[in-house]
Amino acid sequence: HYEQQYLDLMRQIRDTGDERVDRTGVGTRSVFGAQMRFSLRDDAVPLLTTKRVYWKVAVREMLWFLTGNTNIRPLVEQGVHIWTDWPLDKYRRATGEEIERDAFEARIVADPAFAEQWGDLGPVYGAQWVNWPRYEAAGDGLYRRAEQGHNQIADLVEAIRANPGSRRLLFTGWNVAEIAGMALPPCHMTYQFHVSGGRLSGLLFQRSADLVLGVPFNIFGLALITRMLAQQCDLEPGEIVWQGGDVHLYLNHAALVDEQLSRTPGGAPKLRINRRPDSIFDYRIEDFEVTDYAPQAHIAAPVAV
Ligand code: DHF
Ligand code: TMP
Repeated sequence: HYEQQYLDLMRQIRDTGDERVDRTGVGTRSVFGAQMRFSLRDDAVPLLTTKRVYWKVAVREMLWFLTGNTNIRPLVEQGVHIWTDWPLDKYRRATGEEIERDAFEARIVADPAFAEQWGDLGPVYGAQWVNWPRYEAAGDGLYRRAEQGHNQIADLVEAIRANPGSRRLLFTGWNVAEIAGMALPPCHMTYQFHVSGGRLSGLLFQRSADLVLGVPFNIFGLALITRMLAQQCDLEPGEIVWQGGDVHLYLNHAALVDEQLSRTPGGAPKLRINRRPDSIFDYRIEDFEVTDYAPQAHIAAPVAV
């Protein structure tokens, strides 16, 4: 089963990973350097079956990236909570107010000015993907930021169509000049694509990987963007390759890891895209459907902020 790679990596880190102090203070076990490969043929999608993964949340997140928006407000409005903890943490530290997460989210939705001030994550994923800052000469050796930045995604679609043999089909969120302003520097940082025999494959380099919480979303996200790009470029989907740098298990997930490793994967979920939008930027949540997905129970895990 395709999921065995994930479970094997999880077991390897649990049993042999080196324990280290991490930024969050929670502590992790980690290995450095790992790879997993999954087929996308015949609509196959590598959703984990040993626990329920909320794939629609991952789709909404991906569509949000593609809008270039970096504020949590449109996510929270859709009931997506996965990015709330970082602005919330910043707000609590700045104000000393012991506001609950629900109350913070309610304010983000109700009050646009509050959302603008406190809901932004800085120039993360979307900002770099579709609006990487571009500078133009303003005379006297000065440069000013151009109105419209580089749209790496639009350029990628064009490049795949025009030059499928290229080895430069990639986009990245790792904008060195802007990292200081980001709530978190990009984890899933560089995506590369490859065309062979009429099939599009995708590869992700993820510098830091929370195997329990982030990676199930990141693998699905890689499959999703590869499928969308393939559709837009009239190619069939090939496979995806996930590459991790620091791949870790948080120490406070230990019991949940044991629970997940006691389960057996099963089934072959399929991802269907029910419409061909005019561009990579015109997909909607209703366009995506997952069938044959009968996972075991969700495993709730605390996120290290
Ligand atoms: N920090 C850490 N420590 N780990 C992460 O995985 C992580 N991921 C981020 C931002 N910072 C992070 C963005 N992606 C969840 C999933 C992905 C994600 C953030 C959070 C998460 O909490 N997933 C839960 C609940 C999902 C839900 O309620 O919708 C899950 O069980 O999948
Ligand atoms: P770091 O910036 O100190 O590496 O912390 C980021 C944490 O978030 C780390 O545990 C990896 C995790 N993460 C993912 O695994 N996937 C994601 O998509 C994101 C945003 C974060």
